Amino acid sequence: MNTQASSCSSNLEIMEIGGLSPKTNCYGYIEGYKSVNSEIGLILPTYCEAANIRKLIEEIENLNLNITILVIDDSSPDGTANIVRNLQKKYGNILLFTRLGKYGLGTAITDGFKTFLSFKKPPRNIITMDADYSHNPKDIPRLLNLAEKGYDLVIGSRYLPGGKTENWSPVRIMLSKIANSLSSVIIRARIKDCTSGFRCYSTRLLKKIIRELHSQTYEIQIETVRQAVKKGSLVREIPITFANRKLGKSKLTLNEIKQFISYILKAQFEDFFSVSKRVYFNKHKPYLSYTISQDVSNFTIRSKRDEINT
Ligand SMILES: Nc1nc2c(ncn2[C@@H]2O[C@H](COP(=O)(O)OP(=O)(O)OP(=O)(O)O)[C@@H](O)[C@H]2O)c(=O)[nH]1
Ligand SMILES: [Mg+2]
Repeated sequence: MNTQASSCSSNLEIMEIGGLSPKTNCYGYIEGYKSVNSEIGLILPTYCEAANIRKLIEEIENLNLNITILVIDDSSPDGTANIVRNLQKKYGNILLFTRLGKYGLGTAITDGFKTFLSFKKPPRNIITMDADYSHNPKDIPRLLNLAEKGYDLVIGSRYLPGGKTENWSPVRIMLSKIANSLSSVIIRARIKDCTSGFRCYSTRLLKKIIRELHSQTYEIQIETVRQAVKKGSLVREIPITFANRKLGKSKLTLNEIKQFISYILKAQFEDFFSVSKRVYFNKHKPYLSYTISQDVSNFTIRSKRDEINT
């Protein structure tokens, strides 16, 4: 049961990031109750999802799970954050991470992972889902069910028998199929839907791969699966129905497609030259190592993400 969802209308705390006040020129800030602490973390990346976010969060709350919802909003001009702030007054288990620019889906998801991993007691499982209602909240317990059985990564798959996409244009279907075919070249595992954003990760897996995640945009979905497979993690898919968004606009642009293709090429290149890469990077170790704490469970997000995390 959700012990944190309570009607608490005051005392929302602003958590400072990297010691900077939210009013200064920093990377972002988190609002919510510092004491949130649950078995499940859920990351909702948002950019202009004002039309969808309230209904989605209320449906997730109605599942009555022991869950902390972390919205990562890139200062959406449509007021998405204010809707989340209002929901925070009703539910005590919502955190709002406002980033001060549109930094991309990939960094939103990794910032979400890092936020949860920085908790004194991180959740056991972390779910990611789109905030545009394409993913059905009722599927969350199905993902969790397999995660509880020991799977490190459970993917909601549109392309397994029983899964489907609804109301997607032929062009979107084609783009998705091409993206999945390209992904299979670098992933080399029998996964039908590598680009699905509806997933459940074990914290155990995220601790192992967090330092390998550098995606800016949609290629994060491939990067995470690739790293999970490389670490020999248990990956499983379950069929889902993906419904095309009814409200709001898609954020998938040519830039995201370019970044995706560039990641596939880079990964292919890295795998091909992995031996020489290892030798090269060992020689240049200081540039590779993280300046943040070596203990993943202990770091804080700082003001300038890329300087610190890469
Ligand atoms: N924080 C953040 N969220 C983003 C960004 N880009 C996309 N998102 C969110 O990521 C999720 C997926 O984006 P969508 O635009 O729905 O992408 P898509 O599902 O491929 O495209 P659709 O056809 O519109 O469904 C949504 O919840 C978006 O609001 C971004 O730059 N920053
Ligand atoms: Mg979408």
